[in-house]
Amino acid sequence: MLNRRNFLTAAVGVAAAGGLAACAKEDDSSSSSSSEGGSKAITLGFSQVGSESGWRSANTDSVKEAAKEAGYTLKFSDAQQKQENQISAIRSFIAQKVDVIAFSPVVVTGWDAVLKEAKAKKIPVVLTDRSVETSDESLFVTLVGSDFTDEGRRAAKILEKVLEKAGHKGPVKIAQLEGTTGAAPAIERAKGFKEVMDADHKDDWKIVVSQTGDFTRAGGKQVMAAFLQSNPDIDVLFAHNDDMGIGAIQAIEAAGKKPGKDILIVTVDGVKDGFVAMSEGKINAIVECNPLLGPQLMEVVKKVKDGETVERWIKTKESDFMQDQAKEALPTRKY
Ligand code: GZL
Repeated sequence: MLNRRNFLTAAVGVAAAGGLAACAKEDDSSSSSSSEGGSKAITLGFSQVGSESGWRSANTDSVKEAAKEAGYTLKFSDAQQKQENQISAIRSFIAQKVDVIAFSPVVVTGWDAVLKEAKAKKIPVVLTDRSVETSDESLFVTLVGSDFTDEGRRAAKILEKVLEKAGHKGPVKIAQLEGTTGAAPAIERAKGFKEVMDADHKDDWKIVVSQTGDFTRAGGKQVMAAFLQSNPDIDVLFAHNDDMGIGAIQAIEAAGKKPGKDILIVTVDGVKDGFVAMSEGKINAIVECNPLLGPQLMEVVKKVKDGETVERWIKTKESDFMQDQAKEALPTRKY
């Protein structure tokens, strides 16, 4: 997994390579219509993970709105959370000679071959939301997205506040609902949370059960029901996204327990339904992961096409929310 240092040290070299690729691409003829200023409109190929969560829907809306605003021709593909569909979409974008390819990789591995095909055709690739594992840093120019490891750390730190507020004393039994197996947010949120646990809570916190709910409500509900069968004395649920947390709430209530009281819940994302659950006292804290990446993405796409150097990792700004902030924040939530 590329970390922030890798990203930044490789910034100039790779971006220049990407830029050169973009310049070279400019020489090819493009079928897209013209935009203001007489230059040809940018044609962007975008492969989206799927529509598995409220976060993803907001992310898709942001990308589509921002592309329209920028006057780009957007070729959009929904992979239904299947890597093979993303690879096919990227191959189709290459065949259509788009100016830039952007995608959110559903999992971190298995991309080198198709990204080498894009490189061979001098089409620059921009990662958005999730990163990939690759030894060849020239295969993509930049990542526009969050630091998921930091989100995991922030989840553990805000859980400290939640436990204190709830007056919890003694050992803490934690259930973890993981995101999609092999996905960067799942790997890195778990890693960040464990970092804080190992450093500050070796003696009192324990993850007693951990399993993927695939970032969906149905997955969260089904797996939480199984957790409660095998571990009826869970104190805390850490869910890698709001949607799995919302699904888990249904299972917790079906088991006759009070979410947010009998089982304290910390989730990640900050979608509207997560804030509603928090305002109802069912989620205790949310670590925000901003899906509104569209404007930043379109800005980077233009720079990459124009051969400008861009940072290797363009991080999104986000905050954290305790339950008592939910009601006030809800009216201004944008997703
Ligand atoms: C995070 C994103 C994750 C969200 C989930 O940037 O990749 O995928 O946390 C979504 O809600 O399904």
